[in-house]
Amino acid sequence: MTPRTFYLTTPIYYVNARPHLGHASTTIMADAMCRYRRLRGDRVYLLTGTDEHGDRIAQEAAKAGVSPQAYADEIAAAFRDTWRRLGITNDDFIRTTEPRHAVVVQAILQKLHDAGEIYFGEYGGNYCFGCERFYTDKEIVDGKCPDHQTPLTFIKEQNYFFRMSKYQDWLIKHLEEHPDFVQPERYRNEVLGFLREPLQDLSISRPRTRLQWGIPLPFDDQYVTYVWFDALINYVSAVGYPDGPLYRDLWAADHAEHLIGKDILKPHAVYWPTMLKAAGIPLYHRLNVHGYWTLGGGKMSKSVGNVVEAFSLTDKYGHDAFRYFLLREMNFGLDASFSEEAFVGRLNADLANDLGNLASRATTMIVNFGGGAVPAPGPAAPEDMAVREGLERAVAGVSQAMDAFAFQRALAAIWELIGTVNRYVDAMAPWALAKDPDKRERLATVLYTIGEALRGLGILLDPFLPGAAAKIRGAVGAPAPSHADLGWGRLAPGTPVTKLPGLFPRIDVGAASGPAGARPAAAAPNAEAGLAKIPIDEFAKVELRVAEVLAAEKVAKSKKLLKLTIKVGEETRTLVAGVAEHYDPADLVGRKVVIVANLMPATLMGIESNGMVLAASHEGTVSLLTLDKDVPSGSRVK
Ligand code: ME8
Repeated sequence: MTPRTFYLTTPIYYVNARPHLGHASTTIMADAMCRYRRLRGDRVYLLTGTDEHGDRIAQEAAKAGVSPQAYADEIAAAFRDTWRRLGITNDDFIRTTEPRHAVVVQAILQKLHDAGEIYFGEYGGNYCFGCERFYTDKEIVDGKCPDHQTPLTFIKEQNYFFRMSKYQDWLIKHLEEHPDFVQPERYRNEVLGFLREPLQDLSISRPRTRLQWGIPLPFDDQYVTYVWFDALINYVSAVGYPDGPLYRDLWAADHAEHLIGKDILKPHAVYWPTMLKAAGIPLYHRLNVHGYWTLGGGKMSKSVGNVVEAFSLTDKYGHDAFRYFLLREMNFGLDASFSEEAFVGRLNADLANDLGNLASRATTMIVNFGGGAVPAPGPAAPEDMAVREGLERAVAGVSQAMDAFAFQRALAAIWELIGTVNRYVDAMAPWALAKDPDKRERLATVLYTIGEALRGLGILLDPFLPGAAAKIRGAVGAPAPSHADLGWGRLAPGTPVTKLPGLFPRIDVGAASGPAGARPAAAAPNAEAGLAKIPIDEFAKVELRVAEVLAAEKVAKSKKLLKLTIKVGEETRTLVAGVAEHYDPADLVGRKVVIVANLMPATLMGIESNGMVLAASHEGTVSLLTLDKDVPSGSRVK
């Protein structure tokens, strides 16, 4: 794959609120995407930052009794610290109060003014102070702002206007000719929908008499710049517009992509491209739009405190798990619902069970049966090839999904592979091969295959679970991850392996909402036990009951089978058991045994069997499970 350049931006977040789940989710998506592109060998640049001007910041600062700058400094620092804590790999962090940004905003304003793209005029309309924009009559819902549900204020004032309306036809044409300009498609359609109505000119100033907290217009110091006109320009000011080398390589060379939530589609898909076009600046390459997280079924509004609470779960359950949930649970472009229950469910099922158990049993088996190191493999059997193909399929699946920002699909492709490897371990049963000196080469091949699959997972998982992926690579002696190392067979025989128990401790569901939710995993899984650990609720699906044997007889033409008539509570049923070589039918009558009562019926030698008798077996000895105290037939066993 030829390396490509990739410049990705997140929205710059308003400093009127502390970082919350919504901000974290966009920034985590951006980070996962950039880590992925770096793995592929691409040149990557990730930008995030804070949007610090405007009415609402001035209002919050006034409430807090501090200057807007002091207020912005504090919250911007909170964003920066949060991203550091979450391991976000941004290359820069831009603040709109920095001089490097203000000079670019003023230069672009001046350029547009000189070119006649900005004029002075009067406008009266319904204004939302929360959104800092005017609403048209069509957009107003019950006389209120559709976003904030607060009453609007009629404002009539003289302002500067950007001739946005003149770019309407051009923008429609651009969207039609570049189907990928806004993705997923539903948002492209939404933008084309806006553009079916006449596009208004955009008021790009606020009079100083009303608002001081903004960048002064270079051609009229009685006005400051409208916050959106200021904020959007961060994407080019941060990389040194108009002649910095980063601007040239990243923006002007058409490598820029934005990632935003659906709430700010219009400024990004309408204001921004028309501003760029009017200023003679190349457009961005693609706008990627995700849906909204909702909490408890309702819309997660920006002003609701529970988004902050939801975000606190990242410290409670760990950054990797939180990141995984956000990426796995949201279908890119659609809304998703966030709950602690769903989070813990995913953590237990996908992370503790599927991935954590695989990492634990795979490394434990290589250490125990391979003498602490990866053995040299013998010839590959079809089952081994299937694992290799599983890895190749996962690599292709991730690549395809990530091209469309479909994180959930990328993770589903990786979990397919985890399932394949878990089933391979169960089927190959290395613990059984280890007992047979004749199967030494086969054992070596199986252990190598497991180790190689785990190494592949340590690379593939890196963008999504950076902490866990590093631990996995560490356990199989793999260095820094790169897609170039995904080729099968790069795991060198003789590489020392260390056991990796408890990668993701299971969360006790009962305690999940209490303060001490997380608890460490129980003992490290035993490689001899073989099968993957299952959560208790999976075990609870198996209905075990005490049954009394009423009659028993040999099945004609079968050496192994006995036909039993049993009583389970009030019910009598027929069951076929493979114990004829170990029990005389007469000895069984009157005994109480344990059966699986909810097994789907199976027909054996023409007899329908409804259930299964439990028995232990060891080296040819078969022993039925019986009870050491008497309880009535039908009693539940668990
Ligand atoms: O709009 N679900 O800043 P902002 C998902 N400063 N994502 C969410 C979310 C939710 N419930 N809530 C917020 C601004 N977000 C402007 C941007 S860019 C030039 C200026 C995320 O602090 C999502 O990315 O209100 C959304 O677009 C962004 O936070 C809005 O952040």
